[in-house]
Amino acid sequence: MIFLKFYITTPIYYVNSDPHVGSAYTTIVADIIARYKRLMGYDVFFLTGTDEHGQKILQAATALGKDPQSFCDELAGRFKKLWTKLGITNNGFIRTTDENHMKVVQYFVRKMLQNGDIYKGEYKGWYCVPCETYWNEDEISTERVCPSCGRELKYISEQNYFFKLSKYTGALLDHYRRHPEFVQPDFRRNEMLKILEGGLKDLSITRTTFKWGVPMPDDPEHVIYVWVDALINYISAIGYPSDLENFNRYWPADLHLIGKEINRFHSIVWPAMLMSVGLPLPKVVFAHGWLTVDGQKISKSLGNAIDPTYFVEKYGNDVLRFYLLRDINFGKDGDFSEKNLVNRLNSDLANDYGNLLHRTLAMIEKHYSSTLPAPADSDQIDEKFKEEVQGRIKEYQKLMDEYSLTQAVEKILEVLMLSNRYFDERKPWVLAKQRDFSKLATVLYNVCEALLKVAVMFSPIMPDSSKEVLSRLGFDSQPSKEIFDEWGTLRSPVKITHGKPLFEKKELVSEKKESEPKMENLIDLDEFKKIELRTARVLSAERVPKSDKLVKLILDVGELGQRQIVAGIAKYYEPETLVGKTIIIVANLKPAKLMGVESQGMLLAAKDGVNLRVLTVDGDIAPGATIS
Ligand code: ME8
Repeated sequence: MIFLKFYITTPIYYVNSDPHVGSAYTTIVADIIARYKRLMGYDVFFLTGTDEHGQKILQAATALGKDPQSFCDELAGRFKKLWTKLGITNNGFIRTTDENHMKVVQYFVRKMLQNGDIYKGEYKGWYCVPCETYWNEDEISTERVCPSCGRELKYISEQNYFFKLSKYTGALLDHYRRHPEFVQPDFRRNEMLKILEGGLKDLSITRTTFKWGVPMPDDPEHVIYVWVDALINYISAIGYPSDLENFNRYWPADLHLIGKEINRFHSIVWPAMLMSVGLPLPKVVFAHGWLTVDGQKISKSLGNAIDPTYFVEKYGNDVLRFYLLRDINFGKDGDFSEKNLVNRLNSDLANDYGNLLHRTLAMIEKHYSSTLPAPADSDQIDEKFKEEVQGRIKEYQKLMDEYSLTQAVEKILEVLMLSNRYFDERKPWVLAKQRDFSKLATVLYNVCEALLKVAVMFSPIMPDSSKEVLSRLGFDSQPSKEIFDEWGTLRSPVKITHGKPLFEKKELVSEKKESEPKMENLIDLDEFKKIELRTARVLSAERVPKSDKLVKLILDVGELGQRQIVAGIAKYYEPETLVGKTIIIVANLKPAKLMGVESQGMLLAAKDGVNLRVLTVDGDIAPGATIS
């Protein structure tokens, strides 16, 4: 017997904030593929986990006054809880703060050192903390914002260890040529090829300005770059190097499923790291597109709209999973909207699927005392129907195998369309009236067999409703690929269960209102007027000694003279970049002392949980101008 294994991974998610529909999207799609492969007889290992080191996590923990480890424990717990709620069937869950993982990272990096691929040098350049990514001067514009996420970059200058990534340019290009399937979809492969053809630069792989990471072997002043640490999860989780039997069973990974923004790490950096230590490369990296929600980028301010739990509780897991595959063309960017979800539920699921099941089982209940009859004679129309259904199933399998998931779902819907058409064309209610019970048996049996096949095709995507359909059809074995191969897999006579509608139709209108954010604590204008807001020009700005949070600013506030303000913005700004800016302050706040330094007021800044931006004015205005 041939041993069929399938090792699939999701990115390991940063625990700086709660999971949202974006992270759920990748995990759900990975779960669908994992379930499909199990259905097809593969021994599947499905891995997900959390990425817990680095500056971004440290900042998020510090901002909440928590120690990073307990912060990570709490957040990792929330990810696990969500995956359970979403019915995710992962076989492993890796955390980069696991002791074993950290040891493997050191082992791996030591091997790279021994192979002469790491040297010490100086890094001077730009860094995006939210993306944990270095950017070369020639990759960024004069605005100095991250080309990936658009947020402000930090200039860093550190003594670092470097990985000789440049050395692997040729070998990677060669691998891409020999394995055209390595990076998918094709247009993502081309993006990577372009980078490779431009030549690679060596990569800084350690940091010294903070400690939240895996210490560099023999040089613990350095912590290993969070991306190097994170990528190694894919092998540490399956036993490298301590359990080589398990490792060799599953490695190389068959599929790294990721979002498009981290393709470079997976399709260039990771394979080069593997080449450096002499391990085989993953078979496929698939970089899917990005979701927006109602046309907007996913961010915390969208509230409910990005919380997967909200959708699961309201519509159920199956509907959410179906919608994500059906409406977001897998591989491309797409928009998630509750309105479209409801439309798909009502038309594709409640009408085309649930209703057909209902109509068919109701007739079996009525005319055959709830016992599925054996089919009798088959004519041309019946044979054509069977053939068309079997054809669609073949196409479904091919599309699933090549990760054309949205197109595969379309094939299932086509089987439903064909079945509805067959039902309407054969008019079983007329056959019943004519008391042609032999023909009626054939028709009802055929529709049930098609519905069984639909349920099995849907089983990786909508496991709960598929189980329900199988049970209603009296099919008590596990769904398996054999059901795809031949017609007539339903036993008869067998008891069927009519049951309640498979999917309930929903309306969005009134419920949407409930979820709109309510403003509480309203104040009247007089209360607002008590606060005196003024513009102020920043004359100088410097860090408060011994504080990693505070910056002291000297401000020109026009008629109010000069003011000194202390603000907790050091993590987000190089102080000197603020000089010359016109900002907004609360001028009538009682003075206070912060770390022994007097602050005569407060500046205004916006925070979204990850970033902080000081408020400035739109164009020229005198310092000390009033604000209303
Ligand atoms: O990048 N649409 O973690 P992360 C679709 N820790 N998918 C989205 C999405 C959106 N709007 N937002 C997030 C990291 N995702 C690293 C990975 S792997 C060794 C280290 C999904 O928490 C998508 O899969 O920022 C994306 O690649 C991933 O979440 C990023 O998760």
